[in-house]
Amino acid sequence: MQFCGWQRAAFSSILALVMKVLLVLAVTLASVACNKSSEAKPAPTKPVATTRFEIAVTDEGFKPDDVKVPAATPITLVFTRKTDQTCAKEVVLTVGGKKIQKALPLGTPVEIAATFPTAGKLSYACSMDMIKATLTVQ
Ligand SMILES: [Cu+2]
Repeated sequence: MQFCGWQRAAFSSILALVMKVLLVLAVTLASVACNKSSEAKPAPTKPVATTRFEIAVTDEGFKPDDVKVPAATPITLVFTRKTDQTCAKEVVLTVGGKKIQKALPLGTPVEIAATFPTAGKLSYACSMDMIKATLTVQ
């Protein structure tokens, strides 16, 4: 079938109109769908807050020098070095057979996330193993 000039022009302008309507419809539907799904979505979940145990490094060593922590529970140890009169500028502890060594910049809280699998006493120290303290896992 052969179109003459005006038929072709009319056909293509109708086609363009139909495409525009479809596009508008699609965009409208899409935005409605998006609004619906964002309403239905639950609020973004925050990372699980773990119990924090604050340990200071003073010129007397780790304070408190024994901290009771729960077994098999994710916790966060927060070390804050409060003095330069100490050699404990790093802390070394072993959690589940894995050695963790962290630098302790003066006045900066350093977080160590840990889960202690079994109950018991666990000692940790500065990197020279001179200043020692314990965790009681229970
Ligand atoms: Cu030391």
